[in-house]
Amino acid sequence: MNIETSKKLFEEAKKYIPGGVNSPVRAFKSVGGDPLFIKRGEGSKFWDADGNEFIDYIGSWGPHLFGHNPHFIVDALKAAIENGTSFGAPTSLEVEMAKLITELVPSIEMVRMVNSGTEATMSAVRAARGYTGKEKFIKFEGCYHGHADYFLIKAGSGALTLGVPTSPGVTKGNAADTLLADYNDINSIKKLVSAYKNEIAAVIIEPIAGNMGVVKVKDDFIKELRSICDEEKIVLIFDEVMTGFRVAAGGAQEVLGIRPDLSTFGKIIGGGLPVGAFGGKKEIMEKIAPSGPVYQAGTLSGNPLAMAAGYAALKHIKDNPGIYKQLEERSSYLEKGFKTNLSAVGKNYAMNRVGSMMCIFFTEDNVDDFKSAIKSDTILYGKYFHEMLKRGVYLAPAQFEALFVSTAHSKEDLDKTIRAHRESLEFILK
Ligand code: HOZ
Repeated sequence: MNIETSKKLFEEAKKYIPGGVNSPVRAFKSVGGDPLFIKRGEGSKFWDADGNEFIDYIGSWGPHLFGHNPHFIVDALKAAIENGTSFGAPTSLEVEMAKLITELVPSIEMVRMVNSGTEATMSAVRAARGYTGKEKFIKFEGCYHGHADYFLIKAGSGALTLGVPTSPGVTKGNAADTLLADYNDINSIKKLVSAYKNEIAAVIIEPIAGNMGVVKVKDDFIKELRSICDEEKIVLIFDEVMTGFRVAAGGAQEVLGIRPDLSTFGKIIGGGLPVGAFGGKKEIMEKIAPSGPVYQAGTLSGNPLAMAAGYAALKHIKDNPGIYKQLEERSSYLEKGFKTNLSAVGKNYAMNRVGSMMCIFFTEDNVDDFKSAIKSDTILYGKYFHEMLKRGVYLAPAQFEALFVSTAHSKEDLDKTIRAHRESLEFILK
């Protein structure tokens, strides 16, 4: 595969951008080699700067539920841009967007738009603190909630992959109010709740984690977590930045049948533009400025381009409820193909899937928490990644991420991917 243009661009980029990229995971550091610079995307595929074609299973890390450049999002953007890019004043589309979100996700009574998942999670924790008057919060080892200081403690995603789950630059003071629990382990929650009685404002969780690979919460665990939060007056925050509108129109909370107090969103909510949102119970959200004292603001929040793209995406979801069945069929077809390949090569590697999010771990043990996730052989993942890439399949360039299937992935794409998977496994295991 000729990647000369990408190589040149990367060398140039490293002179001006830290590590040559604007977000660490995409630098390929954990899988080795040089990152590909992408030029164009259409449907299930994208093309790099050297013209190589790939079936893309990142979809911009989740937002492209309908593949790259669906016409209804492009048309909405073209229409919106004619009227201006940003006003820093309210527009009617923000009202439409908020209404649509509350319709699709029943736990959301009020919502505030922001510009990224990080902004959404940090604002949700602030709202919980302001509402409860308490300062500490619990996060889970291996969950990633963006890069606000107090989340970068035993975090997943790029922080984990690059070996800095707890980042330099996070002060002791900032870390002091972050309490760490073990995913799917209710005793770790009980211990913290009794040790810090009346001090915990919130528990934030990825109800289907996508940042230590894909790991789903157990039903009993999440039910008990909900009850403990109710008893102790702790705000339960679901970080649905990845799962929102992806695993179901109502997100992971619909799949699990659990109603959080607050939720955070990103990705699909912006139809591929930089957007986030947080929302939930009215009594909590009314504490947000200007209706309440908890300050939160942003010049580009709710900007017309992002709202136009996001609204088009959510409206498409509302009008086409059948897409989740389609996604399920395609994803289970892929999963079945991968599993058949694994048994053909005599390996029982763990595979986790929830709807159109899935992950292969290079360990034969079950993966249901952070400790089991990190048993995966990341060197082998790197080799697998490059073999898939050579065969025209673009996966996450790091083990502790998810593979995303879109409605644009055709049977032909899936079959090609399954063949590539078989050949790649055979190659790396020989
Ligand atoms: N935080 C993303 C993975 N969970 C990676 C974002 C990017 O590199 O674009």
